Amino acid sequence: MRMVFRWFGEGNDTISLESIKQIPGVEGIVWALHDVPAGEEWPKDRIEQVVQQAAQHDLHTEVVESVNVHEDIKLGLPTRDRYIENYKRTIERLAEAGVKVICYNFMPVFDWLRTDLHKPSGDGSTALFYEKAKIHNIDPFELVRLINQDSALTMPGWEPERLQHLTALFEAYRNVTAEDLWEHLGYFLEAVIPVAERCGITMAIHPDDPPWPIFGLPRIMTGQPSLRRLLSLADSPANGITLCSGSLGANPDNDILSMIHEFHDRIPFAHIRNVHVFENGDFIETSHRTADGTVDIAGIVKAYYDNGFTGYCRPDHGRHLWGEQCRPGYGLYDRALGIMYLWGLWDAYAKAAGVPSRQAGEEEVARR
Ligand code: DNO
Ligand code: MN
Repeated sequence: MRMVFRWFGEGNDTISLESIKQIPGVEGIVWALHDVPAGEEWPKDRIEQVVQQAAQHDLHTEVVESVNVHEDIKLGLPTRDRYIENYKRTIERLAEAGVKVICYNFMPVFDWLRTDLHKPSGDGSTALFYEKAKIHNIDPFELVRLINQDSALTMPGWEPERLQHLTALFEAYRNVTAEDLWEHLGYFLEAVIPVAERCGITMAIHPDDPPWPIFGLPRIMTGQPSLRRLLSLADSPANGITLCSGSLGANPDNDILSMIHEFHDRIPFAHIRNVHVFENGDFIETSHRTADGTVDIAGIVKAYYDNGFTGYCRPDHGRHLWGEQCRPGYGLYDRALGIMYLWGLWDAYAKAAGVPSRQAGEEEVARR
């Protein structure tokens, strides 16, 4: 397991590379050029800049999250080919810079969605929260009207430039079914997977978060059958999965351990985090500790351990602790605690298997 930590870039993250370097066992950053709009090529000099910044702190840049997919590709519009060409160029450039894994998602319009960014957890900390009824009862066009009326009413994870085009986007998706979306994903993969394969990059799709349709928009990457279908769309090692335990875990029917056993050699990147799902379908993000949520984190780490997982892993989101002012879900403290919990489990499983901890650590260092 190769531990990495998401960093949003100089001037765009409250956390410094110096701080990241001090978290035990973190070998690299998970990064992106967040200001480059979806569909544009990533400039070579900007890529090199991040690689150099990280290298100065002895951190690698082998995992990118995300190279976002332009809506025209998801919609299957004729203009998609231009954006797909740009995507291919970006893959090639990232490969030249030493990148090994590109995480992406295929969610229409919105990325992850929550209804409260700072929900009190009961112990003085706050966390990301999703109230099912609030999303399910709202008409998307009504939502756009409300947002336009009151600019303070925005939802987490919504990019401002997308919000401006929200009405048009909802219109564009009106007749796009889940099957259409599968077809558009297939078209995209057919074009980019050979390029990725040739340059030694693995594309790793992130599941939908939450893993069900919202606002009448289809969502297709929701569980084990859909991940199986994704792998069948392009039968290549370059077509992989970012297995996110928190996203998939929001649906208690998802058996994440079974997914790890089935797909482990197609998971180049693991997101490991916990959520607590309530009876009514609401969920709150919790500490990584198994007892604190409804996702079996100890079982997940064991499943990775037992399958000899050598991919990258990140703690994904964390709560907001000790008064930290940070990007919602992306503070330093809880993610660092999460990493230590994940390492604790990993080392304990290694110990139980008779691998001396020192040797486990040395193998880790040797891989860097
Ligand atoms: C949620 C997060 C997501 C993720 C993107 C990947 O679990 O990991 O924000 O970064 O959806 O494209
Ligand atoms: Mn995730």
